[in-house]
Amino acid sequence: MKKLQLTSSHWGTYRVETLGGKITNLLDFEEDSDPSPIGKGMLDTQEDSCRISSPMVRKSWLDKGFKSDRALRGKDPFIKIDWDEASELVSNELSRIKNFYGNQAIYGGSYGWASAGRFHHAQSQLHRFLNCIGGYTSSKHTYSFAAAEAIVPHILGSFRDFLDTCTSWSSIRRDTKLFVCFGGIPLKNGQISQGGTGNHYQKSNLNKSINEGIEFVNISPIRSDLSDHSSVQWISIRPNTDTALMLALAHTLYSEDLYDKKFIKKYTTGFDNFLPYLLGKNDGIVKSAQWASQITDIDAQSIIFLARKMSENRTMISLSWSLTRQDHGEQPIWAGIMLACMLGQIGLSGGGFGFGYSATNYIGGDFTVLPCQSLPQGENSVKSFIPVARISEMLLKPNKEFHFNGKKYHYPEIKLMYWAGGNPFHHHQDLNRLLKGWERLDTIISHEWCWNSLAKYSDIVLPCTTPLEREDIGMTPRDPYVISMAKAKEPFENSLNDFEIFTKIAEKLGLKSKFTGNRSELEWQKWLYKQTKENAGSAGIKIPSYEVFRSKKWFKLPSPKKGTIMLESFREDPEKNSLQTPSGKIEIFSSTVANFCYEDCPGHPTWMEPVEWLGGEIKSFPLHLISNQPKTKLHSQLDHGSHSRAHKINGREPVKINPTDARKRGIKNGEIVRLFNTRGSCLAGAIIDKNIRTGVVQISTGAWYDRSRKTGEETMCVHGNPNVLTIDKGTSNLGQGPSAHSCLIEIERYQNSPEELKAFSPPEII
Ligand SMILES: Nc1nc2c(c(=O)[nH]1)N[C@H]1C(S)=C(S)[C@@H](COP(=O)(O)OP(=O)(O)OC[C@H]3O[C@@H](n4cnc5c(=O)[nH]c(N)nc54)[C@H](O)[C@@H]3O)O[C@H]1N2
Ligand SMILES: Nc1nc2c(c(=O)[nH]1)N[C@H]1C(S)=C(S)[C@@H](COP(=O)(O)OP(=O)(O)OC[C@H]3O[C@@H](n4cnc5c(=O)[nH]c(N)nc54)[C@H](O)[C@@H]3O)O[C@H]1N2
Ligand SMILES: [Mo]
Repeated sequence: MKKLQLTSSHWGTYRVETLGGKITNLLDFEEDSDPSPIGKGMLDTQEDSCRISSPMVRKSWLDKGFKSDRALRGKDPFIKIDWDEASELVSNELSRIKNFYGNQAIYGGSYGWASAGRFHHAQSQLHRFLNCIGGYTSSKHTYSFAAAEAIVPHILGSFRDFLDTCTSWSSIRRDTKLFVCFGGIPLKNGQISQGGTGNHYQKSNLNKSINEGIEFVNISPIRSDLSDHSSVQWISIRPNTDTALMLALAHTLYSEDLYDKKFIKKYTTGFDNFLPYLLGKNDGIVKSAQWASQITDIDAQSIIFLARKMSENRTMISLSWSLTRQDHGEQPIWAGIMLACMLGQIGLSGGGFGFGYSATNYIGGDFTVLPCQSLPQGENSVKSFIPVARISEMLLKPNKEFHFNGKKYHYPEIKLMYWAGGNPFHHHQDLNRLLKGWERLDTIISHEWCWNSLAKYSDIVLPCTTPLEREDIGMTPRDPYVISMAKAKEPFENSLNDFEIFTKIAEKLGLKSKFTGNRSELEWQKWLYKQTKENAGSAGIKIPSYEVFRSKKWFKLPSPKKGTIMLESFREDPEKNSLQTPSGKIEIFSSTVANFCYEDCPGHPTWMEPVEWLGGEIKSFPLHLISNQPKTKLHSQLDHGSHSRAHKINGREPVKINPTDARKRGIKNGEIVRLFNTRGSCLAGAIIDKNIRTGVVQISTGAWYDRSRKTGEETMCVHGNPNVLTIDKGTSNLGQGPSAHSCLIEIERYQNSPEELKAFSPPEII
């Protein structure tokens, strides 16, 4: 008998068709008006050759333990062992590290997106487990927008509060006249919503907004970052120069007396400290349209016209998250908020600014926020942490002092890394540098379900299940749908859920009941739901009983009566609803930040040259590389699925290049090319695209890292992972976020015959 069950993922909800315990199809969820094809990749990867069948240990580690030959990581064969031996090895190694070095020598940050599902959230499980054994060195902030997480609290009092309360599409469609999008609104990204979604609405909201006559301006080096509708204006900006453009827009508003003085006075502080900089009183540089034109490569008249138009219309400013993932990524966010302050429309329907209409489905959604309970993680007794993207720095420079958000800290010395639910070979910059740091580690343990680069570069690999192999609850505060996730099939071979794996290891350590809390998986899920129901009740939200939820399989929370307008209550009464900043107002100048005395993050929005950009001195690498989010997958997840693979060129990740740049280099469409700079190189398949700015090339993130096996070519990835090229530099001493989008490279036709791809082949297994 065919069965149709439900599952939830970061790319949406699906009906899973099974027959005799096997998954036969994945169908769109009937509530989803715009389902994502990314899900199709789940079908063909459940039982393919990339699945990890049993616990595995790298040969040299099994022979010599922590004294293994570390240079053999990624080359050594693996040896299959059973769960008893595996949990014994892991528990002994954790005890050894704990006793010799203390718990801070265990890095458990394990940044990453893992899978949807409230209980089987891999990091929550890992963190709970590591807290049970005495704690771990943790990480702060995200790769998505670390610079904003650090700076925005100084400007608005909080970042997360405003991220989750961006003005809703209903308000935009009613009142916005002009939508100025820094970083565009690329529909590829709206396929994703962290924690799952029942209905994708970004595309319909964007298209309706355009069709109903809202004027859109796409400020991006890539035209396809916004709809190709004829009414959309493309301002092709030189990458990493948005701050200069914003300053020039502000300068035009000021010099033409088009800014809202009342708003500035009533709702902001520090404009007077910022003004001398804008007018060039101290540095002799007026931040005029002419000045910015040189930096941004946008003609001055267009900047002036745009400023006028913004002041004449109800204007929404969208600040993409990508703006933060570049050198000085704090600045475009601060400058964007400052610009919105000068327009004086913050808190009005359809006006002001928002974070990341470009980024995920949920931004701009009208939904009731469900106060979802997460798995209690206990207390971490270790205080040491790193800003998440400083991982290689930590490994390579133990005990070194670093700055972060006004304080000084020291990097701990790490001996063991434990990964569950994140992939550093996907997310980190300058992978060749990461590999050097990797060699400093005694031991690397990971839970993975597929032989991706993280698994291949680990010492002990513990095979986990996929969401289709376990029951769970798909719920997040950012989506109105709550989904009962079914166990559609039995776990692949010897895979176990992360919870079961940690239970086994905890048992070896005599900590089983501490870790499990004496609850089974299903008892935990019931508890999470009941807690959520209780929290919801206190917030005046009614949800069905656990039993009714499980039998009905899903429900949708009613939409709130009123759409969201960011900072509406602050605008209504800035005294009663003051912000959590020192002044209670929006800080255009922050004396807190100024007092940190960071040269790379002064007290007000400031243009500073990025470390690598097209306006700089470096001439050997003349192309700016944008490595943005992939259309056909989520990060590295499902790169091995048919949907992602169908878009590769001779198996390599596509790189888009402008016809002029291609011609100069004799590159033809569909050819294999080599991208390189001093940090490394990768192969890719060329796509010639006039919608990319001259001097800019684009390659999506996500190709599974596949190091060349040729002597002398070790810094090359033969598949197309751009992170062999990107720079490993903190955005500033304040944010220390990743600067992936600041990267110069060169491209050439690849004359040799490209090496065989091993990205999707498992390692040798004994
Ligand atoms: N060059 C460049 N680099 C970037 C970016 C960029 O713009 N440019 N963007 C950055 C951003 S914004 C982000 S968020 C990061 C994303 O980086 P990550 O979140 O680390 O990337 P994912 O591929 O989603 O990694 C999730 C991992 O969890 C595993 N996994 C899934 N489900 C489970 C589970 O149930 N249990 C366990 N144990 N594991 C599971 C998957 O197999 C996968 O390996 O990348 C960053 N890196
Ligand atoms: N399909 C899919 N969607 C995703 C993800 C995924 O992996 N796949 N990942 C999700 C995650 S984790 C995140 S954090 C969000 C990220 O959301 P974003 O950060 O908004 O996404 P990106 O695609 O990296 O960047 C958006 C656009 O910014 C442009 N851009 C790059 N540099 C500059 C610049 O200097 N100036 C200007 N003006 N524009 C620039 C690029 O052309 C790019 O297409 O996306 C989410 N959505
Ligand atoms: Mo992200």
